[in-house]
Amino acid sequence: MTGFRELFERAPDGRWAAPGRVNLIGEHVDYAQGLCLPFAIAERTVVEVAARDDGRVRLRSLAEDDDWSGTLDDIGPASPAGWAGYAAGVLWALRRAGHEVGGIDLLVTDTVPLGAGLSSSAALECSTALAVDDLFGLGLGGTPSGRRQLAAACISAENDVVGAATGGMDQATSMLAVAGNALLLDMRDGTDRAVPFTPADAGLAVLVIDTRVRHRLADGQYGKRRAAVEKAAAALGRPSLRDVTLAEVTTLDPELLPRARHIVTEIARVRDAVALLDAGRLAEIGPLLDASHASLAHDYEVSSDELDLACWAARRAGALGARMTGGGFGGSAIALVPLEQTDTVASEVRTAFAEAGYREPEIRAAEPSAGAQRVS
Ligand code: GAF
Repeated sequence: MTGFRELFERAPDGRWAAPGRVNLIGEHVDYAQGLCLPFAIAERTVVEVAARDDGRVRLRSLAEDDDWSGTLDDIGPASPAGWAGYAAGVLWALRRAGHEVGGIDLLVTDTVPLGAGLSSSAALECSTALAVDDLFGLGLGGTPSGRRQLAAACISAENDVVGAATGGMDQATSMLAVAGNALLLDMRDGTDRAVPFTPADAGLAVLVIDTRVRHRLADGQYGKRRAAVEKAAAALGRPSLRDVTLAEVTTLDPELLPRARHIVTEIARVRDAVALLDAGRLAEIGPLLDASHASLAHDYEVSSDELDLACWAARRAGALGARMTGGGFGGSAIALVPLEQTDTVASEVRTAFAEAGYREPEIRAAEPSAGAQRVS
């Protein structure tokens, strides 16, 4: 296999890894200043990186055909296009935030499954950001507040360079996650709290069902939802939908009402889920997961036939609750399943997909894992 030395004719200075994520609950509320409860998964994106002192940037990936070379000054909104924008964008965002960073040679050697709704883009951004932090001595990776700054640069890379108006949950998770915990993210004040989440201790597993229908965030639907939410807040004279009540939601126009209702009810479900987890009642969150999925499917309209079938089949086979996770329109669902039923649930979901004529889904258990780190 082609390695860093063959591609760049030098050795890397190190390797850095950042995880993908599963969102347990709190979907499509990060850009509404809401509450989210994601956790990092074991699947990680790994980058090998060497610093350069001439301002050049060379980006390669073993998972992509195209590569990119340029200078730091070539990076900006929409440049470079494609996967390289996520990595290069981090350099641009850190420079814009006033940090002195140089050029890099970077090779992506491993990646979170691409397009599966498990946040491969944030994993690439965060592994790159941590590498750049280390190599240019920014001193941010060692503290939670520094990591929040790195996450902010990753969000800016995605919003301003790639041009995807995503909300920031994924980058915060990949940078700040703690193994054995979910992360309660308050997207209004930027704070976070680790919430113990060890399903195996409760005799449970979280299965991730990747429908293998590839989603794209930049295709317009995500932006439309975000615009509707902002319009609803403006119509109510509020900075966001964070503290809006259901009674206020009912005064909105019919096209905005269901969108806003999803945001308001989903934030309430996050609070309820956190209360259950804090009380050691993990096995009782199933109905909240089901209600979240129903809201995303009917009020927010970001599910798909494959995601609906995955959740339905998992519940029928014994899951305590199931929901789509991530942006939707394809990607993955999660199911909370008693450990002794994981094989049955997985095989019944596969059968249901085969009967519907869908591609065979990829099904794996998710382990609440640590955030980005240097690996060598
Ligand atoms: C995608 C986005 F990147 C996140 O910011 C978030 O909005 C999520 O969809 C939906 O909760 O992963």
